[in-house]
Amino acid sequence: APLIQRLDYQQPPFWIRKVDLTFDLDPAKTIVTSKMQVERNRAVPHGPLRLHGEELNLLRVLINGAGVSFRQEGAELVIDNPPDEDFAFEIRNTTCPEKNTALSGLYTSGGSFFTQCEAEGFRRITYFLDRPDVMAVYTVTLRADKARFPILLANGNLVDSGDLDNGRHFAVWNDPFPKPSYLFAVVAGDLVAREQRVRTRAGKDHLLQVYVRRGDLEKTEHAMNSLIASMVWDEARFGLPLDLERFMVVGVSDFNMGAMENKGLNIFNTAALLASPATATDADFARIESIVAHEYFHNWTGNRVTCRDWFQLSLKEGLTVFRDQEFSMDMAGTPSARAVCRIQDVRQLRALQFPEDSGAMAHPVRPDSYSEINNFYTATVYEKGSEVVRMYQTLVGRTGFEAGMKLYFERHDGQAVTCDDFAQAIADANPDSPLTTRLDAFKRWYSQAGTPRVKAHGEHDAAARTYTLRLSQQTPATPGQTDKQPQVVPIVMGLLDRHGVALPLNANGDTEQVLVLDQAEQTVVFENIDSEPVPSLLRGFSAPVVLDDGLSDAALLVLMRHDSDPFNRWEAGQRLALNRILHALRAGQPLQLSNAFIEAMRGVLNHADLDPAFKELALTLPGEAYIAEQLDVVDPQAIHAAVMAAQQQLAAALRDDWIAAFEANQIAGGYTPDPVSSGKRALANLALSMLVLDAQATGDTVWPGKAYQRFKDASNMTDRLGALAALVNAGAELAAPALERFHALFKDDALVIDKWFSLQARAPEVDGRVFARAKALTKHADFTLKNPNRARSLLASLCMFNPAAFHRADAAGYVFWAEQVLAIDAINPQLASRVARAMDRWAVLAEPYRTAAREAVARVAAKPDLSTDVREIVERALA
Ligand code: BAL
Ligand code: ZN
Repeated sequence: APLIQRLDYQQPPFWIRKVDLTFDLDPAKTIVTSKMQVERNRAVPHGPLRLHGEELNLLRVLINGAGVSFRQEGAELVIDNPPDEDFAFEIRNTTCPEKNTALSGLYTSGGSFFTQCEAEGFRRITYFLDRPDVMAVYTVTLRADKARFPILLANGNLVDSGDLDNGRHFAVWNDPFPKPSYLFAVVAGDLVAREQRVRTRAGKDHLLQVYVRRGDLEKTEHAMNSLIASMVWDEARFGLPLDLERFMVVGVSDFNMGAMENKGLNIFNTAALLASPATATDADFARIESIVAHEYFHNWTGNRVTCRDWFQLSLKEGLTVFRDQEFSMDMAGTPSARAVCRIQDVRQLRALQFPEDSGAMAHPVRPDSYSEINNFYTATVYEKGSEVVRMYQTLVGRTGFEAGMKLYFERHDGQAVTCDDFAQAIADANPDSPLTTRLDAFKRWYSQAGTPRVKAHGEHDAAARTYTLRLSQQTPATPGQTDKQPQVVPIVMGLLDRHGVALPLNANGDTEQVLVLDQAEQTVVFENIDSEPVPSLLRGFSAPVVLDDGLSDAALLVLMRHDSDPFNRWEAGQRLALNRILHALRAGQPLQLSNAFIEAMRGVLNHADLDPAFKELALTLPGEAYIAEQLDVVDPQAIHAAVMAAQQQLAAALRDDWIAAFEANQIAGGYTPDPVSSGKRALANLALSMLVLDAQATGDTVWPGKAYQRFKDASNMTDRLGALAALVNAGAELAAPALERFHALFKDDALVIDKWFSLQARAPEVDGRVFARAKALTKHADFTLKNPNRARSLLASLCMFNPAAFHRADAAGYVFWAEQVLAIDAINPQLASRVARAMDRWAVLAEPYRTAAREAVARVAAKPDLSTDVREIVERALA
C-alpha cells in the first residue's frame, strides 16, 4: 500500500455538494443508489473524476441521466472525461452487509444494520470522494422489511416515512448541515428508545433518543443523563448549543471503537453506553459519561468544524478529548475530585502514550505519513493531542482560551481546516500572551514526536538569598526524526520551605506561577529566599514531559505532605515508590520499601482530610508499563517481581490500617456512581485486595472468606467485581468457585462476561498459570474473535496489559500473539492491528525476550496477504 504524505495534500478536483442516497436494505445484498450533484473545483487543474470504492459491486454509472464510459483502477472508479459544467452523477451498486466482518462500512450486528464510516468506511458503502474536505448535504431514503427492521434512522431530521408493498416500509432523512462522508450513518433494526425532550437556554426544543436492543432500555438512564449534562455544559462553558431538532444515540455490540460522532446519530459500542448498578462498575459509569460527552462535543469540534485531511485528526480528537476531560472535572466538582480526574488522565497518558512515543509507532500529534489511517487513532493523536490543547489554555488562561475558541468558530464554522488554523485562532484572540509570541515554536508539539525530558536543578545562595533554578530540555530521537528543536513547555510551579509553607515567588506575593521553558537551557532566579526551598514543578502535570528534578526522598516527602497542588502530592508519592523500585531493578537486588515510604503511605491512608478517591490513587503503586518506560532495557519479569514484592510489603506493613480503611469506607444505602461514593468503594476494594493478598502470604483464611462473602452479597458490580478481583489477583483458592458463580450469574450479559475474561487474563502472573488459563480461555464456548469487545477482553488484556504473563522465556506468548493476530486479520484488520501493537517495544526488551519477540514479528510480516493495517504496524516494528 502506498505511503500517504501530509505534504502531498491537494484540494480535490471536484466537489460533491449534494447527495441523495437510497438504500434497499437486505443483509445479503443491499442496493445503494447515489445521486450526486458534482462541480469542478476550478482552483486545481482539470483532471479525471476518481471515486473511492471498496468491495462493491457496481451496477450502473450515469452522468446527467445518460450512460458514461468509466474504468476501474485498483480501488478507484475513474471517469476520464467528466463534463466541465456542474453535473448530476448517479451510481448504483450493491454491498453484502452480513459478510462485512471488518465492521467498517455497512454491516449487520444482532440482526440489525449499522454503519461505521470514519475514517474510510463510506467507500465500502458506495463510490464517493471519500475524504473529509468534501462536504455535502445528504438526503437518505431507507427501505426495508418492516417486521424485521421497524426502526429506520439516518443523520438529521425525519422528513417522510410510510409503508410500501410486500411488508416493506421507508423513511426519508435530511441532514441540513454539509458534512464529510465519514460522518454519515444509517441504522435499521428492531430497536427501542429512551426519549427525552429538552429545551435549551436559547429556548429551542430538542428530542433526545437513546436506541438499544429490547431488554437494554433500563441500562440507558445514565447515558441519557450524561447527554443532557453534556448539552448543558457545552452551552455554559463554550456557548455551543445543540443545532439539530433531534439527537440520537444508538448502541451496537459489535463495534471497533468506543463510539462514533456521526452527525445527529451517534453510534456507540454498548460497552460505552449501557450501565446498571448490577452490571457496570464505577469506572464504567465514569467512562460512559465521558464518552457520551466526547461524542456530543464532537458536534462542534469535529462536525461543524472538521478536518481538512486525516493528518489533522488531532484537530478534532485532541480538542474533543480536552473538552471531555474538562467536562468530567467540572462534573466531579470539588478540587480534590478534579485532581482525581487529572491523576487518572495522566496515569492513562503515561501507561499508553508515553510507551507509544518511545516505540516503533512513535509519531507526531500531526503525523507526517501513513499507509492506513486507522492505525493513527492513537493515544498520541488523542491524549497527547489533548495535553497540547491544555497547554494552550495554560498559556493564554481560561478566559483567553474561551475567546480563542469563539474566534475559531467565527472563522471556520462549516469548514474543513487544519491544526494551524486552530493555533492561529487561539493566538490571534490572545495577542499579548506567552503563546502568541512563541507560536511557531509552540507548534513543534504538532510536528515533533517523542516525550521531552526536562531537567531541573536548583541552587540556593544563602548569602544572596536567591534560589536559582536551571532548566533544560531534550527530546529523544524517534523513528524518522533525529534532531529535535526545543519545545515550549509551560511549567506551573511553586516553592515550599522545608516545613511545607508556600513561599512568595515575586514582589506581588504570588505563590504559584507559570514558567515558560522554550530554550534548550534556561535559568530562573527567585529573590528573597531565606533557606533551601523544595521546588514543586509541573503542577497539575502542566506539560506532557518527563521531569527529572533530582529531588531527594526528604524533599519528596515534604511535597507529598504539604504541596497545595494535589497532583504533585500524588506524584511525590509515586516518585518515592518508583525510585525504590528502579533502584532495586538497576542493582539487581530484591525490593525493600523504606520505612519512611511506608510511614508516609500510612499517613496518607489514615489522613483525616484526604478523600478516599485520592487515597486510593496515592496507595496504588506505579504501573508496570510506566516503570518499564524508565528503563533502557526492560525485563518484564523483573519489573513484575519488584511490583509484587512492593505490594506484599505494603499489604503486610499496613495491615491494621487496611482493615480500618476497609471498615471506614462501607456505604449504607443505595448505589450511586458519584465521585464520593465511588472513591469510597475504590478505597475499600483496594484495602480488601491488600488484605486478601496478605492473607495468602500468612495463611490466614478470614479475609479470603470475607472477600467471597462480599462477592456473593454485593449489591453492585463495583463491589462484586472488586471482591472477585481480590480473590483472583491474590491467587486465592476461593477464586475458582467465585469465577464459576460469576459466570453462571451473568452468562447472558455479554458486557459482564467480557469482564470475566479480562479479569482472568490480567491477573498477576505466577508460574505461567495465568498465561495457560488465558490460552485455554480462547477455547471457551463464549469466546469469539468476531466480537471486538470479547476479543480485546482476552487478547489485549493478556498481550498488552499483562506483561509478565505475555513475555515468557519460552516465547509461548509471542507464538500465541502471532497466531491470534493472523486469525483476527482475516476477519477484522482494524482489530488485528490493535492487538499487533503489543510488540511495539520489542527492541527495548532484555534477552531472551528481545530476539524471540523480533522473530515473532518477522513471522507475521512474512505473511504475503496481510491487511494494510497489520502490515504497517509490523513493518514499522521491524524498521
Ligand atoms: N471519531 C472516532 C471516535 C471518536 O474519537 O469519537
Ligand atoms: Zn473523538
